[in-house]
Amino acid sequence: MDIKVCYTSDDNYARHMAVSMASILKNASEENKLFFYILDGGISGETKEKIAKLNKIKEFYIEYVNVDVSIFKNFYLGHAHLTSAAYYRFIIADLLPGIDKIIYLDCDLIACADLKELFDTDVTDYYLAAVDDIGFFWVRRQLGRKYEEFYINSGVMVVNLQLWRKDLISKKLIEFGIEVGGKLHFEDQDIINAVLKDKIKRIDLKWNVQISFFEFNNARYHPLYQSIKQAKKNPKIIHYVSDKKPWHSYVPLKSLYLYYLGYTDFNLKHDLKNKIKITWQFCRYKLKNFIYILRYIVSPIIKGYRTDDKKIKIKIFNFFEFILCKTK
Ligand SMILES: [Mn+2]
Repeated sequence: MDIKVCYTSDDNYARHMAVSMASILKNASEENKLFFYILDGGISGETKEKIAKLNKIKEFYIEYVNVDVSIFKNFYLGHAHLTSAAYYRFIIADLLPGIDKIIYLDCDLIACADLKELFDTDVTDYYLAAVDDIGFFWVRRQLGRKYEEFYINSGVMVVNLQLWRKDLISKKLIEFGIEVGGKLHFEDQDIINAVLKDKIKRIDLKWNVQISFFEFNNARYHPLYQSIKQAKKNPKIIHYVSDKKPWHSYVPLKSLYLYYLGYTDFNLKHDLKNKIKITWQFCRYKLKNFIYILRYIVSPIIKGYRTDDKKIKIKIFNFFEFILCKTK
């Protein structure tokens, strides 16, 4: 069976895309053939040659589609790790006119399984299928959404390109993006959620296990805690969300990225300064998680003794968090 996958990348991110592609090829069943469509924001010939060599893992088809990058040059970019390439996904339906359905993937993720089951998701009556973004609940209140509403992470999407073309979705996304300007928190993701919200299918969290699932504080208090726990046990795709990426920082499951990097022609060298930084980040991460776990255990005990003094209790823990923030 054919599985069609789309990435968007510029030359900087292409090496990470290659690692992601390596993980897909390595985990693909023999009977499934991979078709990669790359929305190309300026990937060099040399990089493309290195990517082509991934066929030593498994044969695949690849097509680079040029993107008119000027369309998005005035779009809002609030996060340092993002470039306007994040917005290219808005126009995939127009750039891939011969294709009716595709899996759209960010470059910062690793597949741990064959993608056939994901590609088979029935999206006939939906614009796309995706999973909940579990970080930052409060973002949901922006752009007229309600707190309880389903808010997707746009890093993994099964997209119904046929319906996008029929309903002129690219145009709607771009127009909305221009209209809202800097009122966004998560760039492209906010726009996709706001414009397509009525026709998004929710799929299992295992298809986009965001690295924030591993942070105690993020997961334990989340309404989807039970599903998060399940997804962590059996992840199909790991997504390195946030500005800390495995190629320059400590993140949980960094080793998974390094493992698939080994299957590519790219490499990664950390200098001493970088190594020290990563070690510090590791300690800090563990300490932070420890404090959150401690807070979780201790909170009900303190509550039992001093029900009228919540503020003191909160202050003690906020103090630790404050210290951690300052040492970032
Ligand atoms: Mn991402």
